[in-house]
Amino acid sequence: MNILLVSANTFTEPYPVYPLGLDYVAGSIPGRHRVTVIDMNDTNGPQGLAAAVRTASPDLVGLSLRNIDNTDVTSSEGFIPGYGELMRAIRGATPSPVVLGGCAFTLFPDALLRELGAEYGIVGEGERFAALLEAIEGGSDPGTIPGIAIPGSPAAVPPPWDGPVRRRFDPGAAHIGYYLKRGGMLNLQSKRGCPHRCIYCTYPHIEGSGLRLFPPEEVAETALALQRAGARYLFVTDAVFNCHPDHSEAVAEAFIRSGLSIPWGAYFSPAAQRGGVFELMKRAGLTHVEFGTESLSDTMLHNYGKPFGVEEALRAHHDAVSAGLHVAHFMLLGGPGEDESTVDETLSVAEGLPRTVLFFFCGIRIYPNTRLHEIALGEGQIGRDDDLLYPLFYRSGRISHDRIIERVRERAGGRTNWVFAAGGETMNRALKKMHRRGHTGPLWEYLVQ
Ligand code: B12
Repeated sequence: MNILLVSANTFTEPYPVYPLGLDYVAGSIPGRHRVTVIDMNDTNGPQGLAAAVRTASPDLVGLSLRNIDNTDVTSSEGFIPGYGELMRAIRGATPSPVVLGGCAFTLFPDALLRELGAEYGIVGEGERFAALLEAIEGGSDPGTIPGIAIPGSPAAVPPPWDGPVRRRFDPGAAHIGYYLKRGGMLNLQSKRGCPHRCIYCTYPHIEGSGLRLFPPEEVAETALALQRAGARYLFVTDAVFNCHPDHSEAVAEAFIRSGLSIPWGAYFSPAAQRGGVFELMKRAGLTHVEFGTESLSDTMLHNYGKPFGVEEALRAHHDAVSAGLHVAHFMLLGGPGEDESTVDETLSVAEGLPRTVLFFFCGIRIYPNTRLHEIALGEGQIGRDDDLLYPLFYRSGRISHDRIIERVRERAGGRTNWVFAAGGETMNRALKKMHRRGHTGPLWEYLVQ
């Protein structure tokens, strides 16, 4: 079959993100099929897509949906209408069926099938694409395959994929140049799954809560292949890079042995670390530690179900800074139990953090299949029939979003290292300019104070 895979994402904040998921979908398709990838970041809008679809004349189109919105309570930006335009462009150019997939699709399969009017969807890992192809070719009912959703017959998230996982990275692919010219950042996965149970988080639903570890030597080989293709920085996309210390350290050691020489960054949990771990990571090329800290109030860390307290977070911060790494903390204010005193507690501790950047997200988006969803239902903030596809944010009964934002602004004073959400338009413009001038990486280290 002739298969066309399309990455729909064109959001460029905080920077353009290489469509990694499609490399895995492409890698799962047996070699007898022909696969073409189109990245909307590198295509001239719906018109360009229609032209590319006509040229490719596919038997089946896969549309990858990564984001639904920017999860920012102050400037909510939604991407569904744009995806609708892409669907119309595809429909105008081919009568072939369309399959939806991607982490955004896994969060809202029924709603997205309905809104976009596709024939199929794959909930969870796209490695099940080959099973769908087989069913279509053999004339059997795809709806019986775990994870395959069809309109009117939604699929639950299937058990984690236990077959082979192969990334097909083609250094000659046209869209790679787009990312190399804009910051030179590509991405890498070293495992799937998240064992944590943070009440607001979708990662265990999207990736499964059991860890599936990729062999460290293979991860290093892929990293080296990305470097050879021109990448100047890698982001490890794992939910929490250090949640399995033996594995993350083995990956770092494999990077060192492989001779990888480009810098990289990852999400870390500021839970208790083994001594010397950040030094090892630094030797392996780690430059940016993005801590998913969320709060610096023990009450709120407990309410969020975080697996660490403030003391551990401070120690992890100190260890990472002492190892000479750039350190940022991502904060999530406004969850259950948040009030003026927990906000102030967080901000007071934050004021004392040396050499860091803090990204404040004020207001938590409610996702289905999370504990927060249940809490919001229990508190009567939302109803069972509310459509969460269009974002609803949890409201603490004790403090409003506006007051949280006001409080953060007051306490921030003139600090440039306290950033709202991902930094907004101003920060994005500055970042784009620096990437055009040849700088690489997320570049938030320029804000460190
Ligand atoms: C790493 C990450 C980031 C990093 C990315 C760094 C980089 N260079 O890659 C950073 C920090 C930059 C980031 C930023 C943002 N992110 Co983010 N991010 C993630 C994360 C943790 C992993 C994504 C990933 O790469 N996974 C690995 C790949 C291999 O998996 P995958 O893409 O899901 O693909 C698999 C399947 O989905 C499927 N699949 C994929 N495509 C297709 C297509 C078809 C046809 C099929 C059948 C299957 C299929 O098969 C693949 C293999 O199994 C996810 C959460 C999660 N755990 O998934 C959030 C997530 C995608 N991010 C999210 C958001 C909101 C954002 C931001 C908008 C936040 C902000 N305001 O700044 C920005 C947008 C960035 C952009 N330009 O698009 C949301 C999206 C949901 C939503 N509300 O829209 C998620 C889901 C987290 C959440 N809140 O739930 N992010």
